[in-house]
Amino acid sequence: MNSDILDQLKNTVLEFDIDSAEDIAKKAVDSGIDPLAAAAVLTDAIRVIGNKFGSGELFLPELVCASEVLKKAFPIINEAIEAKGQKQTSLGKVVIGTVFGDIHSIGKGMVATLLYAAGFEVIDLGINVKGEDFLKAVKEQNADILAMSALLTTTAMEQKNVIEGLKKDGLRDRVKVIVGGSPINQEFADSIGADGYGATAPEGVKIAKRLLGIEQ
Ligand code: B12
Repeated sequence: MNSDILDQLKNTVLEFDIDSAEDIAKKAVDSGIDPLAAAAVLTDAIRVIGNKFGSGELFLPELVCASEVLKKAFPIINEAIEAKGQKQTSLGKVVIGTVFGDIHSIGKGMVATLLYAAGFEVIDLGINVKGEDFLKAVKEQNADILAMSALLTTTAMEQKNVIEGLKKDGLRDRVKVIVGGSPINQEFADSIGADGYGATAPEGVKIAKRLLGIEQ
């Protein structure tokens, strides 16, 4: 019975079933299943999707739909985890967002999803994020990594402003900064003092792991 519900939950991600995600997550919680087991099947499922995306077997629309399923199911499972006072293990905490003045969300969302699938705790601040809000989140969440996305040449410099803000607030040594987005390249990332740059979301995950010493 319990394994049926866990299979159903896993399949919401694998089959991109956004409409059923909330109901099945609620059903799982109501059935008295360990919410950590429910979180684990969701995480396994998004890992499968993330790997298939990384190998070119799946494409952007599938990744976006799978992450929409997670957005529906996870708050319900997380609430149950918190209510039980349980804690999930994580590779590290990432604060992510698209910089101020920029409303492009798709690439940032992919990076957030794949980081999550890889086992990071991800706090997604969304789009058009003010520098002060990045700084506040890094400080309050004690983030290991700050990941910023910029899609416009006019907003790319905002990544630099945030890094300067980290320095000014004495936070720069506490957090690794990774940047990305179509106008960004390694040279630009180096010039603004970022710790890493990823041309793609899977590369972002590799760099995040490398910066935290999880992988070479
Ligand atoms: C979709 C889109 C929009 C949508 C965004 C919808 C949404 N919810 O995101 C809408 C219509 C809202 C939009 C608006 C605008 N857009 Co627009 N948009 C695009 C478009 C077509 C696709 C962007 C996209 O999602 N790509 C797919 C994702 C997957 O790719 P990606 O974001 O690059 O992310 C990948 C990597 O860069 C990397 N990555 C991204 N972020 C990060 C972060 C980290 C940490 C790491 C490691 C990696 C990483 O990983 C991702 C994939 O693996 C591009 C054109 C293009 N070909 O890129 C123009 C484009 C980005 N837009 C452009 C412009 C000019 C605008 C507008 C100013 C248009 C206008 N005059 O109003 C507004 C900007 C509004 C604003 N203030 O932000 C220009 C930017 C030009 C420039 N160099 O500055 C582009 C390049 C189009 C063009 N050729 O002119 N846009």
